[in-house]
Amino acid sequence: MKKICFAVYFLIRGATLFAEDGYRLWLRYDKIDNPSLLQHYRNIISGIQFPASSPTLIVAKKELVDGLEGLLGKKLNVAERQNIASVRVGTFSMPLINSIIKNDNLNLGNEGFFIVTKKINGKNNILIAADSDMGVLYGVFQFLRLLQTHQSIEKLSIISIPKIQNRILNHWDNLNRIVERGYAGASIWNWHLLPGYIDKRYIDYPRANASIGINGTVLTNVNANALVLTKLYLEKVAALANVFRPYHIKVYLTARFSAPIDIGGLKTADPLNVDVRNWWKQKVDEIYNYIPDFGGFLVKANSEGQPGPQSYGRTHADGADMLADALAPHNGIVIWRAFVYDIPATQNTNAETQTFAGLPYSLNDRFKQAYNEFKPLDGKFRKNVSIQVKNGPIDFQPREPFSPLFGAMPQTPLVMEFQITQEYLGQATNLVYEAPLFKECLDADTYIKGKGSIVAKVIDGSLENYSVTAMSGVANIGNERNWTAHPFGQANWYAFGRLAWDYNFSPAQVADEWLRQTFTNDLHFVEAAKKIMLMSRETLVNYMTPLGLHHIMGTGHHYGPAPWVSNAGRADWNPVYYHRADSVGIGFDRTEKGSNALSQYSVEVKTQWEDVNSCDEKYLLWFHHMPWNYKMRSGKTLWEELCYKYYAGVDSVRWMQTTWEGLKNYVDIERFEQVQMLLAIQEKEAVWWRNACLLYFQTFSKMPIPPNYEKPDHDLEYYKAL
Ligand code: GCW
Repeated sequence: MKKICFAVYFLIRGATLFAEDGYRLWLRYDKIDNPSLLQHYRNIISGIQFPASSPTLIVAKKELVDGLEGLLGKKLNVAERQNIASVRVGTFSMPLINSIIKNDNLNLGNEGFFIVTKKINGKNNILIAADSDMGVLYGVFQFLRLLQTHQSIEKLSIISIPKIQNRILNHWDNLNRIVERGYAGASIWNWHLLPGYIDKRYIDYPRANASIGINGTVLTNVNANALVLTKLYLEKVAALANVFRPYHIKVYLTARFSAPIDIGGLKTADPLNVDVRNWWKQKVDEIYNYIPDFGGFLVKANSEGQPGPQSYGRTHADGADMLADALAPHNGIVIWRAFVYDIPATQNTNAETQTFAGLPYSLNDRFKQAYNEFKPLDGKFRKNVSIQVKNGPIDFQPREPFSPLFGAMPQTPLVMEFQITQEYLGQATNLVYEAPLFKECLDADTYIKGKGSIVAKVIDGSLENYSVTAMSGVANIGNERNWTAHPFGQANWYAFGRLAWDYNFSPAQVADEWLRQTFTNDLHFVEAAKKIMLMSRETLVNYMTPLGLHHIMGTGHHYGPAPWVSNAGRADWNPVYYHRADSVGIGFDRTEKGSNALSQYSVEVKTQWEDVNSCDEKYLLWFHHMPWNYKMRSGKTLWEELCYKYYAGVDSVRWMQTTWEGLKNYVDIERFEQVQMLLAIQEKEAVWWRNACLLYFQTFSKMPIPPNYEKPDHDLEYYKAL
């Protein structure tokens, strides 16, 4: 009997040791498994001195104590003041900080922190300090990250200050808990049980966010429901805000422009109408009664059926400014989205010879609309209005050139909008690490003020002196146990936060630290898994949309290939609109001969991309309609190169599979198998993409798939029917 009990005990213990469901994200704090390193850390860290009175310092202290005790596998002496400690944490005045780090010019701002090793009474101490409580919180997470990633803590000298003020998650969560473009279960906001029931996730969510520097969250979908602005829901929102507050996470809501009609009983939502303006003023005052540090509104207006000021003959500026006036007394901000592509009727009247789906090319390029609508409004917005621009001109494609709006609105703060959720990136079945995608855009040179005017410097305000700066990421979070469904989806949430804090981090560095914290510090594992991550985005581009193809996925759901679709409700919802394949060639001509969208960029960018000889081939079909037999830089014809890319994409997924197989002994079985199964699905999907696209484009090119490539195992009709 005793024996059986022991066996059961060890089985359960084994299971708890090795099963890992992913809930803890990158904040696992398991005891360090390298004995000499553990001893080394234990020698340095003998105790913690951390006076904590404010809610933020209290949670920071708890995090530090829990984290260190977990990592070191022992109880620590923790004190408010006594001098027993080797790790000292707290808020200091800026002059004191300057004298400690011997730099009078440094200003940590209200979120920066420093971690230094300093001799106090002849003994080395580690100082984690800031000029503010939130700075301390961020410093604590950074210190824990050092141990979690097995860094040396012997001679520390770290100063860290965020580059962007507002680092915000956008949840596209509906009140009925369906998440638009969400692939990780239902919304984590359980509106039904709020405000009374505080789910453990509501605490782990801001913890995780704070650990990577995120400081704001928009709880609701931009396709908005005005109900969230009613008293019933504001009480629920306030309950969440109360839990998030210690972690320095501000709550924002989406404002449905027709709310005065929907829930206010008014007949109009015209932004110049006095009753409407008063209604918003009162509504905003009411919100601040519930949530004194409410961040503000995110608004999608006059786009994809959302109501907006244009419905009343007013401009986006009229609409945004009305809300801004209501928010200003409370220091709230308006983030107004530039993702608009309703074609005003007047644009259709101009006849041209070249038409597409009944509309002239030049007038009907969705690429141009955000710029066309917003550029003329530069300077017309209130101080507390920012315009949120998607990274690319169309819609979160696997690869897009940067949006031409970046750099084009010097008088209006522009917010970067990235999509973390993988709407167009294989959703939750594909392993795609997005940091390279984010970086490609942030590093792109707009040339707006000469060479080096990269998008990141537009966003961080340094180029145009914006007073408000922000970066948003559309969340990939749901109520799946591991938050993001695909275990590697967590890396994209993580990378968004880290790059919003400091866009100078490299994708490799971010992947490295995420892997170490999330899985293991074993170098063999880290190096191999990092390779998988770093190549994954290019791999996906290759098997989905190589050489500048875009928006050729299934209509509506955006899952799987459907380059043949030509019957969607609007011309610019159709894949054929974007690839324009014909017997001559393929690609969207956006030069002067075509839609001339390139004219929206600065002349340096335009010149580079408009000439096929200097245009980077990864953007070729974004800007040019090229003949099938065009000679690429590789010496292959365009058709051959297209085949090569699609096949390379599939091969890379297979390489990812084999590499992952080799990592079995380094990963807990649960997550190992999840990733293994998902990679197998990804491989099937990559083959599906490759075969469907090549068979379809072949009907125009009339050229063979090179004989040494494996043959598609079905015909085009089969793929069309899927
Ligand atoms: O990418 C498209 C999505 C819509 C989304 C829209 C937007 C929230 O397909 O689901 O709506 O963009 O960004 O507003």
